[in-house]
Amino acid sequence: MKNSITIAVGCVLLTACTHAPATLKDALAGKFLIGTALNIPLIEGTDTLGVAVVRQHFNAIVPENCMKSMFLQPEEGRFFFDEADAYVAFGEANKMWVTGHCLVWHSQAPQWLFVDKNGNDVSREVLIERMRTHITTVVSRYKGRIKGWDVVNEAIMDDGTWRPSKFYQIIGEDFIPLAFQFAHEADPDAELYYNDYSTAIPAKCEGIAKVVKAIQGKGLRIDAVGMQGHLTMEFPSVEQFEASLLAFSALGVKVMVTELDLTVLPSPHNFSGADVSANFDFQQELNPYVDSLPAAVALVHQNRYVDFFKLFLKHQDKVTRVTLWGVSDRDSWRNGFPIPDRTDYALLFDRSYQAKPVVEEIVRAAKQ
Ligand code: 9MR
Repeated sequence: MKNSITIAVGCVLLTACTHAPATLKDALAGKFLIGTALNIPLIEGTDTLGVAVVRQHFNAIVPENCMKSMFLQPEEGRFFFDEADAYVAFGEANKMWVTGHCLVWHSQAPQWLFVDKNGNDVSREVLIERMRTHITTVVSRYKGRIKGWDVVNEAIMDDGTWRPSKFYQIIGEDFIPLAFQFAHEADPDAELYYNDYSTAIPAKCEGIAKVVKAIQGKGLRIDAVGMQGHLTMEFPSVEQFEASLLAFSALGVKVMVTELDLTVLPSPHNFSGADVSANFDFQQELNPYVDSLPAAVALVHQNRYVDFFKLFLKHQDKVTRVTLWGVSDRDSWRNGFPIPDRTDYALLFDRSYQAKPVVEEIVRAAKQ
C-alpha cells in the first residue's frame, strides 16, 4: 500500500516537472517584463480563457483602448473612469506592472479638445491648459498605482518630420516637453515614455532622438522610448530594429517594445507601420489564410518571432519590457488593419487561446 502511494505521488511530481508548460513570465524573469494589452472583455473578466492566459504568462499590462482621451474625457470636464479603474485593479490584483496608454495622441482624441464653441481652433494657451487638465486629472487619479505612462504617442512621421497634429499645429514643438512636465508634476515617481511605430526607419529614429534630447535638454524626466513593434514579414529586419534600439539606448534612456505583433498577411502596396488612418479596400487575394495558416508559413512566422526575441534577450540590459499587442489572434487589431475583415495570425496564442509552438521556442531561447 505504502509503496503504491509513493509511486503514485512520484508519478504526479514527475508529471508536474516534465509536463508543466513553461510560462513566458517565468522564462523571462530577471531579463525583462513580458506584457500584453488588455481589451474590455479581458478587463471585465468576461473573456475567461483570455484572462487565464494573461495570468499564466504575463506580468505587465497596458490598456488597448480604454485610457485613450476620447474615452476618458469625451466632453470637457466629464471624465469616465470605470473601465480604467477596473484595468488598474486587474493589474494590482495580479501583481502586474501597470502601464497607462496614452496621455497625448492625435488619434482617438475627443473632437472638443482642439476647438472652441464655434468650431475654430482654440488658442495655444487654451490647448495647453486643456492638455494640463487632462494629464493632471488622469495621472493623479492613479498616482503610485500606474507605474509608467506613454505620455506622447506617435508625434513623428516616418521621414522624421513632425506629424502635423493639432497639438503640433496649435502649441508647436513644446507640446511634448509640456506634456512630460505635467505628467511628472502629477506623479513624480511614475516612469514616462515616448512611444511610436516604425521606429526602425532611420529618419524616424533620428526624429524621435531629437524629441528625446529636447525633453532631456529641459531637464525633464523621460525613462524610455517605446518601440511599438508592429512588424510585418518583410519589415524591419532584425538588424534595422537593433540599430534603432541601440540609438535610443545611447541617449541614456531604456527601450521598451510596447506593442509587439507580427502580421503574416501580405501588405498592400508594401504598407508597413500603424498609422490608424490608413485604409485599403478588401481584396480576397490579400486574405489568403482564412481557414488556417499553412505549416510552412507558420514556421517562417515563428522563426521571425524568435529572432526578434533573441534580439531582445541580447539587449536585456537595455530592454526593460516587451509587451504583445493583445493575447490571442482572435482579438488582434491586425485582423482589421489596414484592410478590414481579414484573418491574421499575429500573436503568440491562437484563436482557441492555445500557446503556439513559438511560445516554447521563446522559452527555450530565454533559457539559453
Ligand atoms: O489596437 C487598437 C485598436 O483596437 C483601435 O481601434 C486603434 C484605434 O486607434 O488603436 C489600436 O491601438 C493602437 C495603439 O493605441 C497605438 N499604436 C498603434 C496601435 C494599433 O493601431
